[in-house]
Amino acid sequence: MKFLIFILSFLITHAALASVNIHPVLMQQFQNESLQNKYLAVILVVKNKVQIPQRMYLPSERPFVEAKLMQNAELSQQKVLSVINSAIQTDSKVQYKSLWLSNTCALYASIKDIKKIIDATKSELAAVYPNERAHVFPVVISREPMAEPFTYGLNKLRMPEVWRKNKNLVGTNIKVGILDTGIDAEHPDLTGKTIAFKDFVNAKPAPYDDHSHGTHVAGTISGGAKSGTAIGVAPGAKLIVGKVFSAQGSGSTAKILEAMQWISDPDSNPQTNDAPALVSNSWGGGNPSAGMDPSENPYCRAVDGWVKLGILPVFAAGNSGSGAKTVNLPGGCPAALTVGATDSNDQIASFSSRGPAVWKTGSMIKPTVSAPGVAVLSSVPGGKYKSYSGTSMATPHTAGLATLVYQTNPNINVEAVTKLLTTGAVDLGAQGNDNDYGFGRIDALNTLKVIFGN
Ligand SMILES: [Ca+2]
Ligand SMILES: [Ca+2]
Repeated sequence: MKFLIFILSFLITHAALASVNIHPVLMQQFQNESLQNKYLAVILVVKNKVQIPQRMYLPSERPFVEAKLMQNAELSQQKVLSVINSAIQTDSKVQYKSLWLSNTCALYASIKDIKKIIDATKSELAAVYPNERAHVFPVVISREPMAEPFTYGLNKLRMPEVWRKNKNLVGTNIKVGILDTGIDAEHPDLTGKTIAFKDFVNAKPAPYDDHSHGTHVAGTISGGAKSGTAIGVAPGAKLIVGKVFSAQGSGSTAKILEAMQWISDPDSNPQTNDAPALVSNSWGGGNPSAGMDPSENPYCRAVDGWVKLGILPVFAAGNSGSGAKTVNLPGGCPAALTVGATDSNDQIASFSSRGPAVWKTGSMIKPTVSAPGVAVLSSVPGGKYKSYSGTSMATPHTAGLATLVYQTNPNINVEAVTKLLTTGAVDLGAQGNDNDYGFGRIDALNTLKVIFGN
């Protein structure tokens, strides 16, 4: 009898596998007879049913695109949600969260029920992913640098010259999203800048940061100079902060996808265009794989959704260098603007994750650009300052420069902003775009010369 059950469950798994791309980590658990009553969260990646034309949309087109993305999720998840709702009738412990940005559904159920649901909806599903943990990229604390008027990162970007030419180019009122460990919104260098906050970890209403990574990142984007040292590239920017990583710096795929969707429309009303111009992401988990199609990867789907909504996705490459193909996800997603870390001598940091990103659909150069990320001084909770190293620190420099670009033209598409950053970058390492530095280390003065022509 037991043998028969095994054969049956094996057949169900394999029938589903024939059309649905089930992640190998899940496949192992699905085939383990002793785990069938175990409860698990998985990410169902649903096949798209509404085609959204492939082109670069402007931020002003956001309400139209968001309505299309919602319509797509509603139509393509209809059958999946009805099957899940039937499963809830027989097991009240089953839970789900349907998401429109990535057209995915996070499902929590017993493995035997998950397999039944996959089997009953296999014509609707593209892939099934495990609900894994992703992390803010760890940082190394460095020695405190000497007090200078500008951090070395701001000097590398030539911010003093930028501000001598135009002191108002500080990202005034441009909304920047940050998904991280939270923010000390009352830090002297950040006070008054956080305009929206949502806590996906502890559901607290007011901004806080029980780690420090998020406050450090926020300082490099929009910190002022209250300590006597200017730390932020765009001190006039307004911040929309999602706390999705815990005090230990980790978060689940399901929660991250939910937070990526929230930050695309913080007031949950498609008619009000309240999204940030860009989102700074100093986190990741896992790597691209030659066996995976990025259009079926939950993170890459959310990144593609941002691009369609005209939101620039800025991602850290990861700290798993210096080997080739070490770029993390979502930084390894084709549409991400991915950032590697350089030091004060413009050398790529040994820890900085490298390209290429190798997918089933092809291989691409990563990172896109690099930026200062070794011994970067910025804000930490409690009104303090510390120097951290990581691609986590390079990413907010790049987000800060993109914020200045948006100030010069708030209604610009993602491709055009990226082009301005890569054109202005200082080519380093192997000639041209390469898998260590991308197009090179970003330079604000160069990028703004491309815009203003002087
Ligand atoms: Ca809205
Ligand atoms: Ca190069």
